[in-house]
Amino acid sequence: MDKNSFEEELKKSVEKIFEAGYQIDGEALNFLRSILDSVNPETIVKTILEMLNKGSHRKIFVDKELVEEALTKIQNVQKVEDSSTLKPEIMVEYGKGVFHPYAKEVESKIEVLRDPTNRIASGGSLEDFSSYFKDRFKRLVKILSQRLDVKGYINVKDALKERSGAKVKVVGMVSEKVFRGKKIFFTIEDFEAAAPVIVQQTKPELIKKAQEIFLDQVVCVVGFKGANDLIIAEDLIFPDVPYHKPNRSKEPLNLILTSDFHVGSKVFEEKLVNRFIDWLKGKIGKEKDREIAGKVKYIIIAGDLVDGVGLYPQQEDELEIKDIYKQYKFAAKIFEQIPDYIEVLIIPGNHDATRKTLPQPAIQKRFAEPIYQIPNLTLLGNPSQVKVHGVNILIHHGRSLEDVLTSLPNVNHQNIVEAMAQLLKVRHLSPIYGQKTPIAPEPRDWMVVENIPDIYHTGHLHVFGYTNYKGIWLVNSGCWQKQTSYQKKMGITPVFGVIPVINLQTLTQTTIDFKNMSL
Ligand code: D5M
Ligand code: ZN
Ligand code: FE
Repeated sequence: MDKNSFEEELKKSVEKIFEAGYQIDGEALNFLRSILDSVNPETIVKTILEMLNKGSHRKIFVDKELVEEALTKIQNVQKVEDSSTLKPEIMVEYGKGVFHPYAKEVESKIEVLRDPTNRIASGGSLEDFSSYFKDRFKRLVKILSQRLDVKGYINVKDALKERSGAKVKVVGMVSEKVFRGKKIFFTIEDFEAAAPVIVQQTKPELIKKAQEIFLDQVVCVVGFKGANDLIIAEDLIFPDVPYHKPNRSKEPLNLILTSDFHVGSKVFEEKLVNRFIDWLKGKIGKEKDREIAGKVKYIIIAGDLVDGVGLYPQQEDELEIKDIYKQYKFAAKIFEQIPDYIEVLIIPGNHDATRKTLPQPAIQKRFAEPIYQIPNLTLLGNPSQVKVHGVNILIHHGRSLEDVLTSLPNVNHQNIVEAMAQLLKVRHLSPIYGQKTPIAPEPRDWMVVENIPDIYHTGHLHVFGYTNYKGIWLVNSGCWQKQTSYQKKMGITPVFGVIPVINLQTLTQTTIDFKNMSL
């Protein structure tokens, strides 16, 4: 579309909003202008008006937030569109048993943006912890202070000097949080000073936000000074991500996100993994499924390749292969069958043979020699960030999601992508220190989300979920392991044998369930 027809479309859209009795502010208008090449103007206006008419938004003005929300709503519908709507520009011959995968003809394009593997330096002394937290603070304040609504903030020491009743806007790290009755108290500090903050029950929206605050996250408190150094909060501002327009590939290639194979476990689903590989080879599936397989250029594995050894009491009873070397050898036998034109990127999980503290370097070569021998496999650390065919992907095993589950009241295994979104809101992959997720005191905090990804991928929880958060596609990939006795005790029902396939050109997702695939 040229510039004039863009303006024409925009004018028509805005007129519809006016006709319905609403107004639109400048920021929202600019935002609408910026997204008109990626969304049908009629659809977005219709969605905005529906949201306004439903009464869930008591607004007269259409603001940017509302346009963003409408866009997310539309994208969530679009993303799970059936793959048959994709343009069939591929060159796979079907129906005659011939399989000429399009992806084989396209050269891979991988750029590793961030990998902690050879950059690990932590010693573990008290000073190391102090410099780790200082680095975390510096990086998160930098992100937070780029927000317009945080402009003009002061540090905690200066806030403490203000007189009682004065307005304050202060940035710091949260170090304590308690509920007293219906009120929430927390401490905000910045290495120079600390101040208590109160969130009063008279503001339910604010209480909800305060409930979501993680210990050790960085936040901006807007409020006023009370007596005895107390800050009375009126608003809490998280770093968050701005609405993001994702990058796309020029070629119609597919990316598979998966994790948690747990090779070596008695309940490893070897049969389904073999089916997955047969599908990649074009051996099984209906024509439509084979067409998708032929476009697969990348597979990302977000950790727990093997079940490991000695991770919990009585693990040995649940192991088919009790030797870690043999587990990786067996895994290599499986993965070497993946067609060689497909690039496989692997990060470690808590079951893999590398250190358990974050950031984790790649799975160690001395334990996994046969894996390192496979030319199309690349081993990276946890977390890592890569670009494949121009699309930016943040990969993280996701153990900290367990900590998010215990600290947020409304998040559970069924809506785990909400927990992923919450990590993006605080711009940190493992904000809470000292719970389940061990963190090493590296001089640099590798878990700060500085570079905004197009796709954010985690595993670990063995459930399958996906959503769109402000233009970023979030996926928690399932697993290849049936329910373990531990999971049974905990009431966790794993989702195995299911993969999300993402078309890197359209950023739409198709889900393939190997349990139901026709052979
Ligand atoms: O974890 C797979 C799933 O099982 C994930 O939901 C966490 C849960 N799990 C496994 N072991 C434990 C322990 N020891 N405590 C709490 N939750 C657990 P994975 O790391 O892939 O085995
Ligand atoms: Zn796992
Ligand atoms: Fe795990």
